[in-house]
Amino acid sequence: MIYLPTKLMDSKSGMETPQESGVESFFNSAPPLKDQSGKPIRVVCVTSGGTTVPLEQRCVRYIDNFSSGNRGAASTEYFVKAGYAVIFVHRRGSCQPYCRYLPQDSFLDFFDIAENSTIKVCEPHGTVVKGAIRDYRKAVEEGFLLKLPFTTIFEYLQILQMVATSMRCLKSHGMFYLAAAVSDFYVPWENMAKHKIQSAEGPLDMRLNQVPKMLLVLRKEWAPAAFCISFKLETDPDILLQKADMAMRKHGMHVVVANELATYKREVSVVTSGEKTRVCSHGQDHDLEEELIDILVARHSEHIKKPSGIDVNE
Ligand code: PAZ
Repeated sequence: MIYLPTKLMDSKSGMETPQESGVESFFNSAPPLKDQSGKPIRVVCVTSGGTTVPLEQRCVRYIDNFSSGNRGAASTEYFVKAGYAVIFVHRRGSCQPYCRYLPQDSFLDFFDIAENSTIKVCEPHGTVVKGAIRDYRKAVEEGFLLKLPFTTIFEYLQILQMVATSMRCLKSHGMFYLAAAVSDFYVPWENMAKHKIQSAEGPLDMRLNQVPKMLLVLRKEWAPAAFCISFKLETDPDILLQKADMAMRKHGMHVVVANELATYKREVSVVTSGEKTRVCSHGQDHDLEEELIDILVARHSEHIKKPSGIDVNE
């Protein structure tokens, strides 16, 4: 048996605390993880799609949130292009990176039967599909894309916590890009009907609890040195920027991307303390995410250069 000097032990449990044993200082002073070329690895957790709120434990009915997952999928492609490894936390069945060009409701229109009876992709889609297959395979095989699916608010927040605490060791090289549409209200599991709610019992009277605000916990506890971007969607343009500003201060976000329901595909505002930048799409075939990710990558580089990324109380 090894006896530790008493000064290195927690007085109640007799166990060493991380500060006393040097564990904390070891990790704080360790050099950042590097890729094969010797460059520090940057990792971004992109969340995408809407969370559901189940109304029954054996769920038949649920409340859903508006989001196709297109923004998260497009942004993931541009982050990979910029050299980031992406953890893509997405709603099951939502839009996926490198598949955005594929038609969802007329999938078979993309294909034809060739003379030798094999299946071919119809032109002009062939070039796009070939490019997408190549980029997707490269991203996955070289370790730049990890996909983690969720459906419910319970799954989403547990996965986010797991990913965030795992990314803590990346310090300021980690980034969170929280584009998912996350439920504000939920039914606690223990209050939920176990089986399908019966309509014969009359009108449904149900109380929803507020989902605890997790963004500040992410910033303060789960990954305090990471660079954090959240999104704010509103339907009333008069309150959008004010709400984005408030979200930034209240949750300690470095950036809030504000968008309005009527125009969110064409225009967003990048809100930081003291600055607002509009980013617009230049036409139907142009992704505004291209410029948005450029701006965020530049901001992240500035964040990394700061002596300490931990500025939650600034
Ligand atoms: O997924 P999508 O491309 O259809 O929509 C993107 C979005 C509007 C959900 C996203 O830009 C966003 O604002 N997410 C946060 C929503 C919220 O305020 O909860």
